[in-house]
Amino acid sequence: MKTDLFQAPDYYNIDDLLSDEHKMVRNAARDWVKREISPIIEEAAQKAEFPKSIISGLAEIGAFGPYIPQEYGGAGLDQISYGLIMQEIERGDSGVRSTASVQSSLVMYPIWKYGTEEQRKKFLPKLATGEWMGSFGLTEPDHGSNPSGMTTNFKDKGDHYLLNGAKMWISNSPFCDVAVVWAKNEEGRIHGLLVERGMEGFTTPETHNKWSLRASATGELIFQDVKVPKDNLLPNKSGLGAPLGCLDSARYGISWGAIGAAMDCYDTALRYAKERIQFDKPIAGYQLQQKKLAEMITEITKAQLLAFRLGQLKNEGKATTAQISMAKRNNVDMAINIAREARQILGGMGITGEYSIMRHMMNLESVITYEGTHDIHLLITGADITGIPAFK
Ligand code: TGC
Ligand code: FAD
Repeated sequence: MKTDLFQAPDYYNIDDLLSDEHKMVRNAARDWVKREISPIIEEAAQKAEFPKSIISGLAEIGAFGPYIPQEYGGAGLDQISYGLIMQEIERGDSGVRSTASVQSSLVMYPIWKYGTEEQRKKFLPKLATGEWMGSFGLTEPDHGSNPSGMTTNFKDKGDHYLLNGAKMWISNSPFCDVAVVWAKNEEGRIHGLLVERGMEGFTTPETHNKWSLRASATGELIFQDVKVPKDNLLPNKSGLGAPLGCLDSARYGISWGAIGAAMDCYDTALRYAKERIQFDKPIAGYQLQQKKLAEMITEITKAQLLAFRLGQLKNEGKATTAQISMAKRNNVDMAINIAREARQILGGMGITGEYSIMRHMMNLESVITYEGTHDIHLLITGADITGIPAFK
């Protein structure tokens, strides 16, 4: 079994900015990833299987609903703790972080924020322990970046709603117990519905042959005349702003998560460069390799500061959608560039499963696309600074 030698880079002593609770939460997640993820993740990714055995461990480190109040089974932590947990999990694998992001920010968050007290009590405690797993259905075959065009719809049938349509590219769909599904009512207004496994006409086929996020299960959500009880509508927010509000929370988590993937690539490349001898000296002694490593640690440090400040703003309830977009876009781009450079430092070894870098690199191709593509986040920043949306 491979030994996980990871040492977290902290070039600007960002640890000094963290509280004791932040460090405790972060260290628990870090230790768990070393113990439970590093030994199994390469095989899971090679086999393209989500390792379900890790669900209870994710719940124990507080990865399911870190900031959801304890009365609903959440960990009641602040936003920086949430970010640190995502960072550590993604240091292990972006696919595992995806599972945690979806469960926390895309399933528990809307039930907590937009649901009734009965819905909170019924779903949140079981989602917090991982007894139930959730998925989030916004994207459709013909509506990805433009979710407002969705065609999934429901009709009021008196004592229930009748749901029809299809969602695709849905993380956790193949094994989810409940799906938060965004669909239009007869007036064309978007609402969230809680669709539970076992409802007749609801199926969740898995999407195969991915070269990215192989340790995360992705699939479709298909609704053919599904009778959804009226109690399963999230009543407290409607319109596109409802799903976009969830995305704010998940994108924030990704801005931290991507730092974890980048840290792992940098740490691996630095260690390798110091050990690998070519032309009679370690390749770390050559300026070309030092340039790569020096630029990596510079970019990681900038991303850490961006995420930390955003976390402070989130804690104060002041973080804007556009600020979150900037951090998601910058930090994922930073991570994918570092993964590519780090892979080169490892030469041929970089393409093997002996090292985590190629897996991170392939995973990040999804991360740079989901939760709003790299281009869409740039357009969100552009619209924010100019006041002129350029989406259409
Ligand atoms: P637009 O006209 O800008 O906005 C429509 C309405 O929504 C309001 N709004 C928000 N409300 C709350 N929070 C936000 N972040 C909001 N952003 C916008 C807005 O004020 C407006 O309200 P109202 O009352 O005026 O109607 O909408 P648009 O149709 O022009 O689209 C804008 C755009 C392109 C930025 C947006 O639709 C977008 O973000 N597209 C990207 C789609 C996306 O991110 N999909 C993600 C799917 S989920 C996923 O990928 C999970 S991966 C999970 C994992 O494995 O980790
Ligand atoms: P498109 O929207 O078709 O975009 C294609 C290209 O066109 C992109 O480069 C985009 O930037 C560009 N483009 C689009 N519009 C514009 C514009 N106005 N101006 C300039 N360029 C533009 N969705 C969910 O709802 N739930 C999930 O759990 C989920 N999990 C996912 C897991 C994985 C592994 C993946 C890959 C995706 C997942 N998604 C999920 C879907 C994801 O959010 C979408 O893939 C993403 O929003 C982009 O949509 P699209 O793939 O349809 O691309």
